[in-house]
Amino acid sequence: MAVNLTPQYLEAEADYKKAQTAEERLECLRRMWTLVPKHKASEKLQAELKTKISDTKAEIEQEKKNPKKVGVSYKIPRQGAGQVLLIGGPNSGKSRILTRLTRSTPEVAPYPFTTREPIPGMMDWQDVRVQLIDTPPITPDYLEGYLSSMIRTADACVLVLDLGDDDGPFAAESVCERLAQVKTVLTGKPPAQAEDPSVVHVRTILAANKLDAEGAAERLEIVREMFADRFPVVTLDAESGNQLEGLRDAIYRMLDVIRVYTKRPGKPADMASPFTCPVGSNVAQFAAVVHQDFAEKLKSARIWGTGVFDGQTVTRDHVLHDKDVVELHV
Ligand SMILES: Nc1nc2c(ncn2[C@@H]2O[C@H](COP(=O)(O)OP(=O)(O)O)[C@@H](O)[C@H]2O)c(=O)[nH]1
Ligand SMILES: [Mg+2]
Repeated sequence: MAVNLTPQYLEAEADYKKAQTAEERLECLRRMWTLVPKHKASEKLQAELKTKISDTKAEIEQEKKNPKKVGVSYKIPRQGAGQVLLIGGPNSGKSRILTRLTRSTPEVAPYPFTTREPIPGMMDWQDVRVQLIDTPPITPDYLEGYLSSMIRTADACVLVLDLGDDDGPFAAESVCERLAQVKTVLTGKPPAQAEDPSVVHVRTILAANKLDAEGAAERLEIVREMFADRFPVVTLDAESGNQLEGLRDAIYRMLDVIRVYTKRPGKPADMASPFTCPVGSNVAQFAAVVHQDFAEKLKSARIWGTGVFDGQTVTRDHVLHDKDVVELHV
């Protein structure tokens, strides 16, 4: 006896064949089950559907237990005085800036989406080093999932803008808007306390790049109008390296850290590699940067530097200054 299947059933069956996920397949199978004629002639078909439904349910359970890894994730450990991300629209010169400020060699090319993964490098600033990370571009419809998490945990960002393109200012605005959608706000001055705790404010400077390009001066006017009240704006031409030092300086200063040198009793200070800690740190907080043990066992400290006489003994809550030399006593 033939099974007379309705057009609705056949439609559900066609959907089932096109379904891409187990959930979609299960939904189609359930529709097919309700639409299949329930009589003797369709018994075999009914049994098949039952089996398929229970198999698909099992498949979904299995997927829940072992989720497939989707997308990539990158976690670059913070190094040096701070971690700063170079972000921006395609072709703005992020990779070129990394090659100019560090020894890192990401690919630089005159077409978009050359950079597909984050690439770190270390930037020298006087006697300290800052970690810079080149990143893939951000556009209204392209934002790598891992990139927004990296931005949220970075110490700061440089938003790179292309002065060689009429769209440059708007591409940079799109980056701000796209990140705001994922509750990540780029700002020149993060608030002391965010109103909405799920929103992360990331300290950012705007680097208006390709100052050498034709029409750059006019576009810079637009850039200042659009962004000057939100970000400090620095200009440069990364290709030739013109005004590069201004950007280097702005990146370090944005981190808001001081350098502190350590000294062992009776020995000269180690002036080769300073520690860095946030502006306003006291002796106890600095000790924790050097080693957690020091923070706990610290009894006193002697200081050479600002606002103290040489070798003055100070307490744990004495606030340090840039270039102070500290001898920790435990
Ligand atoms: N004229 C000019 N071209 C630049 C400048 N900086 C980068 N470029 C060029 O712009 C293109 C894109 O640079 P790239 O660093 O790959 O951009 P990214 O996509 O942001 O990483 C390359 O052809 C670079 O040589 C600049 O300051 N002036
Ligand atoms: Mg690039």
